Amino acid sequence: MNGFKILEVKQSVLADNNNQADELRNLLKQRRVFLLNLMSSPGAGKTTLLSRTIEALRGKLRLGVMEADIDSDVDACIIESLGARVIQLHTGGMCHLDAAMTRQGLFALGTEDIDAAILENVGNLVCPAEFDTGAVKNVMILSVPEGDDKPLKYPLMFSKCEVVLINKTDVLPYFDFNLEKCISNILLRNPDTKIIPICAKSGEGVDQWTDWLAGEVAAWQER
Ligand SMILES: Nc1nc2c(ncn2[C@@H]2O[C@H](COP(=O)(O)OP(=O)(O)OP(=O)(O)O)[C@@H](O)[C@H]2O)c(=O)[nH]1
Ligand SMILES: [Mg+2]
Repeated sequence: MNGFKILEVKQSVLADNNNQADELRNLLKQRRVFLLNLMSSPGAGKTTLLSRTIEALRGKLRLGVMEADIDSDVDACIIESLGARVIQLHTGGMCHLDAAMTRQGLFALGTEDIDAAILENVGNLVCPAEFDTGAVKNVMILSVPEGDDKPLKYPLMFSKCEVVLINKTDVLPYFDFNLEKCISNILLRNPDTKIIPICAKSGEGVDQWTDWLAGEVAAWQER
């Protein structure tokens, strides 16, 4: 028998993070502010969808956006040009946001005068799925060029998200992407997933997404 301890540090880090995430959700509840965590691989279309979402919900929902990236302010500039409240978060090399970082971002963004904050997480299908940010709902985008097998290869991400948006449907004719197969692969991970095929570029299907979001924000504020 060995005389030394084995400490599962990853588990304790995740447990601490889960507690902080629950605290943040309680705070958001008190303030009647909804928080959405939007995830995807790099370039799947998060900022393009957010731009469409801001335009579609203008005058209906007061939105704030947190853009998380390793570096740059490209995405925050795009969101600011649409007149929405935005903050750019630099993770300095980290591939995900945790609850403490999200809380810091939210406080800097300011939760007064907004109904919902949307966190555009760092583009990555692995690490962001492991860390509860304190969001009320997790949503992801899978884009057609990435392939219909991604729910099989990145199961955790798909199992954590209530909504999967299948983006870039305009390029379906150019890729060996089987939409039916992709949908059944997603449902294998989580049979309750709401799946919405969209084209963020043209706006096709986006109204189904914004209807879902507006409904969820209203339900959270009424609770
Ligand atoms: N053809 C097509 N291109 C799209 C669509 N949505 C987004 N794009 C393009 O995909 C590229 C990446 O889009 P972004 O919205 O920046 O993606 P992102 O997920 O925010 O990227 P990161 O923040 O870098 O992770 C851009 O060139 C978009 O114009 C779509 O529906 N169809
Ligand atoms: Mg982006």
